[in-house]
Amino acid sequence: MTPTITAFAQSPDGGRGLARDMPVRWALEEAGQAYRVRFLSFPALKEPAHRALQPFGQIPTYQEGDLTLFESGAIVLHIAGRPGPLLPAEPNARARAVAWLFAALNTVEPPVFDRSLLQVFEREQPWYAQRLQMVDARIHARLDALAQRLGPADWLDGAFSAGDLMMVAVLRRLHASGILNAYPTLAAYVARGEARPAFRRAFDAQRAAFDAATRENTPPPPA
Ligand code: GTB
Repeated sequence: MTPTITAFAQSPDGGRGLARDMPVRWALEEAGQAYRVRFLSFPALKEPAHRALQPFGQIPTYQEGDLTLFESGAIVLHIAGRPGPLLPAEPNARARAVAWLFAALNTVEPPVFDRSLLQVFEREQPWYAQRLQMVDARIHARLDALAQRLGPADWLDGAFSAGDLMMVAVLRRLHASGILNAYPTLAAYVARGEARPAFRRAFDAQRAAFDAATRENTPPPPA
C-alpha cells in the first residue's frame, strides 16, 4: 500500500527543504518506497481532522493502511525498519544507528532549532545579540564534539544509515548561518548526504511542490 505523508501547502522555508517532511521524504526515497503527499494549509493543521492524526497540529504525518504515525523520527525509524539501506542488519550496528538518529534529534537539534526560533521571533528584542551568542556557543559545543567523532570518516558509524540521514537533515538548518564553514569535515558530510540521489529526488519533489504553490498563489500581472 502506498503511504501518504503530510507537508506544508507552502513551506515557510521557501523551498529549501528545511521542514520535517524532508527527512521523511528522503527516507522513503532511500527505501525505494513510492509515496503520496497531502498538502495542508496552516489553519488546516489545527483542525480536528488533522489533530486526530497529529495531536500537536503539525506536519509530518504518515498513513499506511491502518497505521497512522506522527513524529518525523518515529516515521523515519518505521521506514528504516524494512530491509534496505537505512539500518544495518547486524543488531549492535543497528542499535548504534538508532542512537545516532536520537542524537541528531535530541542532542544536536535543540540548540540549532533554538537559533531558528530566536531569529524568527526574537530578533527585535534588546537581548537578541547576547542570546544569539549564547545559543551559538551551545551549537559550537555540539559541532566540536560531532566533528571530533566523525573524524575523517564518510558517515558516523560505518555505512550511511538513518542516523546520518537525520543528522544531515538537522545540520542543513545551519546552512544560512555560515556556522558550518568553521567545520570543513561536517560541511563535507552534509554535502555527501545532499549528493545522494535519494536526497536529490526528495529535495526536488518538495521544491516542485513549493514552486507550484507559489505560482498558484501569485496573482496574474494586470492585463
Ligand atoms: N517533533 C515533531 C516532528 O519531528 O515531527 C515536530 C514537527 C514540527 O515541528 N512540525 C512543524 C510544524 O508543523 C514543521 S517542521 N509547524 C507548524 C505548527 O506547529 O503550527 C519545523 C519547521 C518549520 C519551518 C521551517 N522553516 O521555515 O525553515 C523549518 C522547520
